Amino acid sequence: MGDEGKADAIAQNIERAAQRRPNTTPEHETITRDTNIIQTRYINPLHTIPVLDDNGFLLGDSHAIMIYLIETYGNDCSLYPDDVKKRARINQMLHFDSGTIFVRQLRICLPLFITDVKVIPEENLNALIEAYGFLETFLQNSTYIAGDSLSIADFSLIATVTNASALVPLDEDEYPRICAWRKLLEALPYYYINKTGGAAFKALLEEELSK
Ligand SMILES: N[C@@H](CCC(=O)N[C@@H](CS)C(=O)NCC(=O)O)C(=O)O
Repeated sequence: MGDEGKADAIAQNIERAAQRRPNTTPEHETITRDTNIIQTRYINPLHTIPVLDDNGFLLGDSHAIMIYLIETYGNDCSLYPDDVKKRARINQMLHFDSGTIFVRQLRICLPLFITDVKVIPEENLNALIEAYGFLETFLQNSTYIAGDSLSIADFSLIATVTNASALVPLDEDEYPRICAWRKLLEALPYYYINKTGGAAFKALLEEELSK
């Protein structure tokens, strides 16, 4: 299977993992964060999606899942190559997603979803804008986020950036590199997966903000 085929298979696997949501993290649990539901705690104590079930091997966290899928089924796939330095760069960006930009967008949207407070604190918006700045700088030296070819770091970050831009739109003049990178990803044949998720997130957000 070529890299594109592998990427497609991985994307489909991630989609399948996300579709498990009704069985693993029902919506009411997500909203109320009901920690008493034993089954969900067993599947993923954090109550978050996605969760991968690979023949009984349960794994949470999208970053860990993508690495697992490639290491199990990818065989030196260019999305996460064996080369140590290339991997290190991809890992750096996966951690940037998890530890910086995703957290900053979560800090804005979680209170909107789980509390009655519908006002977004200025400092939280500024923290996300600062993260956009970091991303723009990272993209100064490469076409994709972790080098000159597509990697799983692009998959992680495009999902976060799509949702974040529903909170703070991306201005093309201010963030030309992020917008050019986003266009590259939008052209991928399996981009519809992110598009669907992004649209669902935006609709949920608008619903919350209209309450
Ligand atoms: N670092 C985790 C974050 C997972 C996460 O926070 N997922 C959100 C949806 S994007 C979720 O399930 N939230 C439910 C909750 O926090 O209760 C990952 O990459 O999988």
